[in-house]
Amino acid sequence: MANPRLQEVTTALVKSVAQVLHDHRVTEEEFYPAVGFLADLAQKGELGLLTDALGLTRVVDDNTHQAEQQGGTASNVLGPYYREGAPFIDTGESITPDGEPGEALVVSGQVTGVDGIPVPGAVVDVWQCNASGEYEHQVSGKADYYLRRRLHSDADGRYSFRTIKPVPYEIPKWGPVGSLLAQLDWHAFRPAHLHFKVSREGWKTLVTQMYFQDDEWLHDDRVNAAKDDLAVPVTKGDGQLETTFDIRLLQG
Ligand code: MBD
Ligand code: FE
Repeated sequence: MANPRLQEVTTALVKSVAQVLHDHRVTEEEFYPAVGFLADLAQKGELGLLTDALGLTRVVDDNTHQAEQQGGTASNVLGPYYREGAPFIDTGESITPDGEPGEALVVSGQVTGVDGIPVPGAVVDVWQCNASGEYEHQVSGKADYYLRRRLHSDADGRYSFRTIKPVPYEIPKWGPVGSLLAQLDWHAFRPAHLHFKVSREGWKTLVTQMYFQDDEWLHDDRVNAAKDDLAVPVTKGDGQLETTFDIRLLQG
């Protein structure tokens, strides 16, 4: 059975690619290795990383969610490293193991609707890289769900957790995507960020990221995902850094 939407998008895609191949006189010596590159990429599980690194996922995020236009917190791309089922902590607890290297940071905020009414019992699912820019699967010898935790917003919709400040992050360099970026001489940096997935029955699930206002890569993100609206200031508290990240959900 014909699929009109697939026909529409595929026709446009093929037309664009054919135009590029024609205009740039791409030869067999160039085209076959490029197809081989895509096969290698798929085999090594980096297709999602490529679409992120080319800024394509960001376009699809924009097409899918426009929460900020309705007063909600802006969405942001999920990224390749989400894992379901992270352990729960109580509010105020740490999402890191004891003695985790890095600058201590407390992240607090309130989950509300666009009109400010608190959303209690929301699940706040958080994941990040460590102070060396590594996610869980890039390090060995760490406990399962390293730097991944969930917590519930309290009766006032508030949540708070301790962590270490993530650092600007380079997407993996040793695989096919890294090899492509090196040959293009494109940097691999993302601004420092924490990933959030916030869900509550009766509300639209929000996938987003929190950034830091003073980050040197905020406006030069390899993935082109960072948004000023999602960048928070950090203040120096008593022996730790502190920041506030409020989350406004849309009803749904
Ligand atoms: C990441 O850590 C990330 O958040 C995204 C969007 C893409 C690649 C690596
Ligand atoms: Fe990330």
